[in-house]
Amino acid sequence: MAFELPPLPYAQDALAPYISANTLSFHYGKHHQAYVTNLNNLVKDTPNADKPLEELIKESAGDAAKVGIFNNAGQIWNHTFFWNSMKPAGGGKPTGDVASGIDKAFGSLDAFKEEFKKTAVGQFGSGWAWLVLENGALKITKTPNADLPMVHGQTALLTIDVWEHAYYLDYQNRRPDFVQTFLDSLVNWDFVAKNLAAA
Ligand code: MN3
Repeated sequence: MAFELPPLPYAQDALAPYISANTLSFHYGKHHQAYVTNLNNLVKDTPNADKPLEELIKESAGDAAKVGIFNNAGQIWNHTFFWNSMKPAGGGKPTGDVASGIDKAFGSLDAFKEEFKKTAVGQFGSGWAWLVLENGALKITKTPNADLPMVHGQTALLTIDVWEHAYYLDYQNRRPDFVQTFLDSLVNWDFVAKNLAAA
């Protein structure tokens, strides 16, 4: 059984003007698809072809012989999680346990946004910024390349892709503007709440 590209949870033009249909057509249709194609080529006719994606990620983490599998499997998972971290007419304020968890960990939503932005902008080169749950508390982290919270004992709640391909067509080199727009107009707090409730 081959790995498959999960459907995008909205139309490719649904996040415009914040993320254009052009960006999504490349980012989802070409980059995300390429990770799926690459992983299928790497695991073809091996027992790894039949494993759940998360199992393959955890098994290959830190194994120098499986770095290609880890990178492509991780990027499949990360991108699916990123698409779900956004929604049309997103942003706004979280409620319930997410709101109280953010207040407890960061002081306020504004303070959270400031620290998340600083972390996302501060990731040198390609990678991801995350809101995670670790030991019962919310925390902001960043990871390089395909690295991800599940191999660090953390539960991912929200992510932003800060590889240049995520924003260059719409924002050129202005990563801070992309991150600010993500926080103000795209974040899917319902997805964060669902992840927190399931953790
Ligand atoms: Mn990407």
